[in-house]
Amino acid sequence: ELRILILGLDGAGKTTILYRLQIGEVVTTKPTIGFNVETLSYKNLKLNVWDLGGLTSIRPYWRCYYADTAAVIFVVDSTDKDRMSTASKELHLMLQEEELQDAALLVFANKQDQPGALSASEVSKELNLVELKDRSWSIVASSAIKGEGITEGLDWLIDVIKEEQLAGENLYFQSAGHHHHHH
Ligand code: G3D
Ligand code: MG
Repeated sequence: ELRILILGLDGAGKTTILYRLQIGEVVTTKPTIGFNVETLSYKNLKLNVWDLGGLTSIRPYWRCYYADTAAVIFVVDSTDKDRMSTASKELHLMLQEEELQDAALLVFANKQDQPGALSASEVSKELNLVELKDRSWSIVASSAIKGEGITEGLDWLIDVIKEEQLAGENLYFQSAGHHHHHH
């Protein structure tokens, strides 16, 4: 099972993206610790959605969801200039988590249909994405409302996850003394 976390400040468009995917049933649960978790299961893919920001007291409980996370999708409201620095801080805090060190990162610069939206490269700058070391990441301009950019972003992510899994297998085969070729 592959786990993908979809994170971002409230109002960024996470829930809208989840419904856009239309690949499975969205289930909303409210664990006793007091935050909503939306889950979409599709084949061996499990998407967990959370709102970041605030509620620092429950942060330790998030760890329950980190294990085996192959990727993080971070959704940004590109029109919300006032909260760009908050979004940046939350993203970098999250990526410091030990369990997320190997997770690929896809950022959606969302709400591109809105006038005044920052471009993907402007959002990238605001989020200090160039600071990310040793991590596969990409930023994609999207409009969850119009359904633009979503599949493009996910295609990139799935490709990266597959590549990293293959690289891991190759390491395994090498260390086991096997020869493993693929074209
Ligand atoms: P969240 O789950 O990250 O908190 P939501 O965010 O998916 O609930 O979206 C918050 C609001 O932004 C919703 O509007 C939603 O329709 C809108 N939204 C999401 N994505 C886009 C987008 O790409 N473009 C535009 N213009 N709006 C978007 P409401 O009015 O329901 O609060
Ligand atoms: Mg939501």
